[in-house]
Amino acid sequence: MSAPNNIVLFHYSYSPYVRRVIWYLALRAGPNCSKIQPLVLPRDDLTPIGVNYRRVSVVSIGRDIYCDTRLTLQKLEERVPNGTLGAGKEDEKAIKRLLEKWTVEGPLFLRAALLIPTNPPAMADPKFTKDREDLCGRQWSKDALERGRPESIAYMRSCFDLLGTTLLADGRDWILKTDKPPLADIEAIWPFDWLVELKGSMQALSPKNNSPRYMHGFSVSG
Ligand SMILES: N[C@@H](CCC(=O)N[C@@H](CS)C(=O)NCC(=O)O)C(=O)O
Repeated sequence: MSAPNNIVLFHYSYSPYVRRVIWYLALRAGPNCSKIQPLVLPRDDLTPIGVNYRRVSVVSIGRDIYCDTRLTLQKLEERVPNGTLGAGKEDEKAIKRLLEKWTVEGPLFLRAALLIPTNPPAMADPKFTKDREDLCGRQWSKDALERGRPESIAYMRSCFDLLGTTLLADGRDWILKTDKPPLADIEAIWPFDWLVELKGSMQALSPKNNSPRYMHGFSVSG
């Protein structure tokens, strides 16, 4: 199936990064073609088009292929006709860039990723855990994840608080006080939104009785 705008998104729906591109496309590019990929390698749709990059998302626009959501969003800004979602004023551009750096490049995403719940079936699949161990170069077991969870929850909680007590403290709808969500909003909230949707992510098991301890003030259900 091809989309009228020639955009094809290769991804899997659990990916936090992918929501950056999905939201952008929804806000600006209209319907596109989505090719769902397996959670683990090999990804047989990508090899034939010459992509050896191991991460998702990958986006093709016609014959051009973009890996990494930062480049993809930049190219979509340039290539999708009729406007952009980018900030206008210099200080707004700076906020957008800082938010991108904070969420994409820093420890924030790594901490969020360590909060993946350990009960979904994939976590019991040795193919999945081996694949993630190969990718990260460290143990990806239920025990290892649960041991690190309280520290990651505390870290993410401080990040939720940072946004809630600064840029979003006055109850504005969008980060730059715009009428509609610009790119800065996508940069700001994708890992947070992913965690809020991920049932059980912000919940640590008490070492004593294995009962859940809730570690943050947001309405994430366990
Ligand atoms: N910097 C990359 C990071 C992408 C990334 O790490 N994606 C994760 C999924 S959220 C991934 O592909 N993990 C390995 C895999 O699924 O094979 C980007 O912005 O696109």
